Amino acid sequence: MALRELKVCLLGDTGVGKSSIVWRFVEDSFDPNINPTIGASFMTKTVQYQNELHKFLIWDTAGQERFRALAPMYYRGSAAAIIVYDITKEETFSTLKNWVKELRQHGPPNIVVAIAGNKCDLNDVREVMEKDAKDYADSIHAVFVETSAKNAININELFIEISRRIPSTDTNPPSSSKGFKLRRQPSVTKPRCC
Ligand SMILES: Nc1nc2c(ncn2[C@@H]2O[C@H](COP(=O)(O)OP(=O)(O)OP(=O)(O)O)[C@@H](O)[C@H]2O)c(=O)[nH]1
Ligand SMILES: [Mg+2]
Repeated sequence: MALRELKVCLLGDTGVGKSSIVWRFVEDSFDPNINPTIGASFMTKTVQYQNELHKFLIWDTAGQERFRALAPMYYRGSAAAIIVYDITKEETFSTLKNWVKELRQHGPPNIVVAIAGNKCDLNDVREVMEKDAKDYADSIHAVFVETSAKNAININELFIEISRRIPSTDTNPPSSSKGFKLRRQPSVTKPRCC
């Protein structure tokens, strides 16, 4: 079975839950007392997708402002970027839009963009409506899911959607597949709703 290495970076404001999403995906655990990331951290996880193995090389960046300038090192060469916001904090959604602009200007062409509205377990104190975020994601052809790292909602689905968006090697021989195409495809498994 073919093994593909897919570099993925996570971007977004401090405290939105980027590291918690990665922990849930890689270790299937959640730490309510997790520390803010310093610089960036790196983890990998290999999953089967159709007839391929996808080894995700995950760069989890630090959202604190003082680390902002490091981000290009991590999104450069990435097949996909997961931009995370916190559904209970409107301002984190504005930060997300700035990341989308930055990726458009300086990111790799055809990078797959995935938007994760995290902390959907806190629906009672929601500030960002799911429909607004979904409409925005559709307008930029991005993957969209609401997630909860805490309750393990839509975390695997997020990465499956990324695998789905990255063209398979069968249909795109290496000679013709420089970079990654951003395509919209119908979903097979529907991400769960919070
Ligand atoms: N209720 C709830 N809390 C969450 C969830 N995900 C993360 N948190 C909490 O949110 C806080 C911040 O989580 P982190 O994963 O450290 O956030 P981060 O985006 O990595 O932050 P930086 O590393 O500073 O950029 C922690 O207290 C987490 O326990 C979630 O899905 N639901
Ligand atoms: Mg972190």
